[in-house]
Amino acid sequence: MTGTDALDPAALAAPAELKGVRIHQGLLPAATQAALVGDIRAVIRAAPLMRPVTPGGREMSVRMTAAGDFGWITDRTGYRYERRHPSGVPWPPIPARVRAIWDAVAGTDRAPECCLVNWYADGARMGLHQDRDEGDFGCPVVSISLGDDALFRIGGTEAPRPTRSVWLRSGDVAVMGGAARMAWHGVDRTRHGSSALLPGGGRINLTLRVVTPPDAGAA
Ligand SMILES: O=C(O)CCC(=O)C(=O)O
Ligand SMILES: [Mn+2]
Repeated sequence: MTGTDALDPAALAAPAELKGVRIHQGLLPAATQAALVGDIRAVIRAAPLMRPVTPGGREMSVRMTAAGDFGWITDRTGYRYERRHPSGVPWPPIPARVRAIWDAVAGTDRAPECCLVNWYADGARMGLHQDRDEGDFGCPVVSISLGDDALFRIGGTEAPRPTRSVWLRSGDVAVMGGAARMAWHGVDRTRHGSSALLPGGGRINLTLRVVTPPDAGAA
C-alpha cells in the first residue's frame, strides 16, 4: 500500500484553499494513517527525537527528527540542513508511503530531500515563521498531519499578518507552493486527545522539502 490507491480520490482532486495554501482535507484514509505512524516510529528508532534550541537559546516546544538526505537542525549555531543526526548517524530514508504522498500532490519532478518530523505533545506549538532554509523555492513544502487536531495559522508572504486559521485534522495534507511557498505560518495549539490515532494523544507533523538548489537536483 504505497501508491495513490492509499489516498482518498475526492480529497486529491478537490483541495480546500486558504491564503494560497492548498489543503487536501481527509486525503489519508485511516489505514494509511496507521501505516504512516508505523513508518514514523521506525524513523524515530533510527534517529531519535530531539528538543531543538533556537539560535537565541530558546528551547522549542516541539520535538524533531528527520528522514531523507538532509535533516533540518537548529541550535546555538543557527538554522540549517545537515546530512546527519547530531548523534552522527545518517538520517533514515524517507518512507515510501510518505514519498507517495509527495508524488501525488507536489506537482514537481524533483524528489523530496528532507522529511522533517515534528512531535507535538500536549501544549506544544510553533510560532509564526517562513520556511526559507531550502535551496529551491520553486518546489513546495508538503505538510502531513497525523493525530491530534492543530490550529494552523497562515499569514502573508511579505508580512506575517493579517492571518487566517484553519484546524488541521489527522489525515489532512497541506501544500505550500507557488505564491504561498513563502507564506508565514505556525501552529497556535493542538486539541489534546482529539484523535484516537496515537495512544495517549499527541500530533505528528511531517513536512517534505527540497533542500538543494535547482542545478544540484540531478546530482
Ligand atoms: O506542524 C505543522 O503543521 C507545521 C510545521 C512547520 O511549519 C515546520 O515544520 O516548518
Ligand atoms: Mn514551517
